[in-house]
Amino acid sequence: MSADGFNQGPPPGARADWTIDQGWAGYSDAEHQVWMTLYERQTRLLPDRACDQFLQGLEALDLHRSGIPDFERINVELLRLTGWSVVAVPGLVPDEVFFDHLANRRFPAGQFIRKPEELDYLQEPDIFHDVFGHVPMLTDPVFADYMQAYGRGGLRALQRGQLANLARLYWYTVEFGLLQTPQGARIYGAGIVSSWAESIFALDDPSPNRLGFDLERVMRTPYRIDDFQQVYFVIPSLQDLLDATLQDFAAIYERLERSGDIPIAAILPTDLVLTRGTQAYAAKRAAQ
Ligand code: HBI
Ligand code: FE
Repeated sequence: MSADGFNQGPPPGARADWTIDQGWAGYSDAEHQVWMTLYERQTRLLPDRACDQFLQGLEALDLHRSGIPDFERINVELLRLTGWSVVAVPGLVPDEVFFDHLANRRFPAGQFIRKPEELDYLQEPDIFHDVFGHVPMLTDPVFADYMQAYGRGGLRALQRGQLANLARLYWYTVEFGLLQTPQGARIYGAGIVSSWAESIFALDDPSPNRLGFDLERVMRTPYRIDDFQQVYFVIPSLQDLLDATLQDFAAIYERLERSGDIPIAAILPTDLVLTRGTQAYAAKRAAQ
């Protein structure tokens, strides 16, 4: 399914806002088993890696019960905690539709689950990435407000034609963000917590840079969708992340038009350097 056309309506069977019924009763035993396999593998790895807010969210929503979670059940608790809910979509949805859901505290989650032979990599976000990866953080009131602020900002960025820069903010926070804690860096990004290999790489590998989060700096940094990240940005707290979105983005976009992009693995004199990465992994992959 393509998500690039604004003139393109929802696929047959989907509502005008692209949502569909989850159809929980229709999942096969094999599909529930894929969830259980992925769930067990990640939850073994994540203590001392994922941040407390994520781990507590996972507990609060009881995401392992009966295999693939039933949205109706988890929404009761999620609505009570932060006023968010999960809605099912067929796959990627157009940007405008995606942001409109976020702005209204609804998280669009893929209804389908990956095949047993593609446990480690898939192109479109499935229910494991979307629900296991994203939804636990939505139980945190501060992160919940950040996601809504992002949705509202996304709608404004679309009108201004500035989405490319804002998408980098989503990527380096919601998908691949790290959080500084007294015990060291912890994961809160959904793209990391839903991936076995990147949950190790993002924290332990000497290859990537780990830099202090700076909103404008992040919005100038390209990212890769095909492999582990070459740079991770570490926020001091979720409140700092939310506060950063209170800046005047119009002024930021104006400055970005002049300042230009920063090479993906560059370290600037103004960066707060937590890890000066070797970039050995990226170099090896580039040579293959
Ligand atoms: N659709 N289902 C779904 N999930 C996403 O994460 C998503 C999307 N459509 C667009 C989109 N993301 C991007 O606009 C953001 O990642 C910036
Ligand atoms: Fe995601």
